[in-house]
Amino acid sequence: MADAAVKEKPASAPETEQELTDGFHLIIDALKLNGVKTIYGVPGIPITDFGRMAQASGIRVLSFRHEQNAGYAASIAGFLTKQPGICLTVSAPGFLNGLTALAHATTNCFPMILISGSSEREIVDLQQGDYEEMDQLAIAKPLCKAAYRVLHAADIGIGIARAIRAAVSGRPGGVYLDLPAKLFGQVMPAEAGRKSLVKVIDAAPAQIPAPEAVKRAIDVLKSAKRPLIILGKGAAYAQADDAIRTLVEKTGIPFLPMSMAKGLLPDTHPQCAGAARSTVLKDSDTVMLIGARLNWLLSHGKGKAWGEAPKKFIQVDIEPKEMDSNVEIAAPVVGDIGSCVKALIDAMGSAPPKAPADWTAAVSAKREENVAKMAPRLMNNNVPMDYHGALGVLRSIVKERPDAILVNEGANALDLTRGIIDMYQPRKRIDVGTWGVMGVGMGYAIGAAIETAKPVLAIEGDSAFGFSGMEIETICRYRLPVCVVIFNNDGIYRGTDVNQGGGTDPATTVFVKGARYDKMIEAFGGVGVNATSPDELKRAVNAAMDSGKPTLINAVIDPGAGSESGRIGNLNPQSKLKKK
Ligand code: ADP
Ligand code: TZD
Ligand code: MG
Repeated sequence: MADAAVKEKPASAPETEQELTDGFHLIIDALKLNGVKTIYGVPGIPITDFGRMAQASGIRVLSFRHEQNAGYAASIAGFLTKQPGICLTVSAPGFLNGLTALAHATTNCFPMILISGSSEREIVDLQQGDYEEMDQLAIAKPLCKAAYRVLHAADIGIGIARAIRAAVSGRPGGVYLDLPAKLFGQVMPAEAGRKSLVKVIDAAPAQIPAPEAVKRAIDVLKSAKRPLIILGKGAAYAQADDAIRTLVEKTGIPFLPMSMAKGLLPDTHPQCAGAARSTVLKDSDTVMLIGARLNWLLSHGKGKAWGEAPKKFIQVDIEPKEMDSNVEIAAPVVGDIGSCVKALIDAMGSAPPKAPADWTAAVSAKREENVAKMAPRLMNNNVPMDYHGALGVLRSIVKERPDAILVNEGANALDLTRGIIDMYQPRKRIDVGTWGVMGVGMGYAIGAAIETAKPVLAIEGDSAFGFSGMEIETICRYRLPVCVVIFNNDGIYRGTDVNQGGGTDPATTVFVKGARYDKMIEAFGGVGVNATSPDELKRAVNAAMDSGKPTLINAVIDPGAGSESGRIGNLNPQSKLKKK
């Protein structure tokens, strides 16, 4: 590091006996002081040397092929570790490429910091046409939780401290940190520089719920005849796994995991109502939300999906503004989930509210019925494969390898995987999240492999994969234990659409028929397999998971098997005019 410091000093630096430091080194020192071990990014002006020096200093710096994927990796690092994931981009276009991931982190309540180099303030503000000119701070602001710019080397310590605290405290989210090119080379005395650094103490302080709020929630639960607990990805994020299990098991209340909360308690747990989702939403009379919002994914807490009977909601969340966002919350419990769940358990003492037996029996019966209905479909050995045949084997593989991370995106490829593959451990399923965004796949796979050192299985629609497919080179370059299975049905939702205009262009939702995605990874030294039957798929995935070698499996799926938009076709607007 000292060698690099000498090299980076501007030629005009005054000759002096005093030891000096500069922006490059202060940023690295500030990040390391605060425990940052990994940076995800794409190099270029003005951050190329910064990346080199960070790598030299022992920080792991992973270079991607597109900033969006680096950003998604950083965002999921935040979800998995409760530490802000760091994404590093160049100015204007690189910054914009990273911005989607920053907004995604904010929307999903994942802590992340997008650090971007930027051009000369004086030129940008006069709009004189600098290299990669853009007022990045102004553009980032509405898309993240907080946005800061550092202009003086002496403020780097405080700037990074603010960014970290803003990302992880309260409701976690994305933070933008703007570092103009000039800052990196700014020199200051090393001793003053050291003193300017800030180690963030207790970055996400516990937020204890009020005892009255806890008592109110318990009273509501006590009066419930058909209670339900919904666990969201906030509950998974909180890493309060034992407390949540205790609460669920003490009360005997059926629980419904949202997608990324699957595995917080095993999907095979006797109280899991995942396979009886529509029944419990309709028939429950009291719902306790823990780290889940009543947004579109829960039909806003009202309407057909929730049935006719009046419902009372208890909501446990760190964000007070979330209460009453869509429906009245009878018992808001505001605080961090670890503290709230502990307070609930303590206040229940030896007389916890118990779910009535007729209700739990009804939920279990419905669940058994639905599981039994599904079972034979999962055992089919059809060629070409349908989703169920393919997912039947992947389901067994995940059961045998419960510590593997499952990445999942697509439409049918998402919805059917979520419904069919049981999860057994917390924070093992990561997917499209609150936006239902395509493109998280390879970024998530890389971030998860790096942060957890566990094998990763990515189940991807062929369209979904395309959004981040080039990162298979990154996966091969860093030799990550990632197995990508592409459910290749020749297109978006289905590969059977025809151009209704009758021209020679293909329909808007179809891709090249019979594409061989497996060949792509061979270009980078990875293992490619074309799998046409459930048996072939099973063999290929097991081999990949055993070897840990980067693998891409083209799973050939019947192009007619999927449905429009998977399970959310109802969200498509309909034309009232007759189709021509
Ligand atoms: P899902 O999509 O799984 O339903 P959401 O993303 O809608 O979950 O909801 C997550 C909720 O969890 C957010 O409202 C967020 O404020 C909350 N949250 C995140 N972390 C914590 C925490 N540590 N303590 C309490 N609430 C949290
Ligand atoms: N762009 C982005 C960034 N996110 C999106 N969600 C979409 C476009 C629209 N979209 C979906 O909602 S799912 C999907 C798109 C393009 C792809 C579905 O096709 P697939 O999955 O091949 O991934 P299936 O198995 O064919 O349904
Ligand atoms: Mg497809």
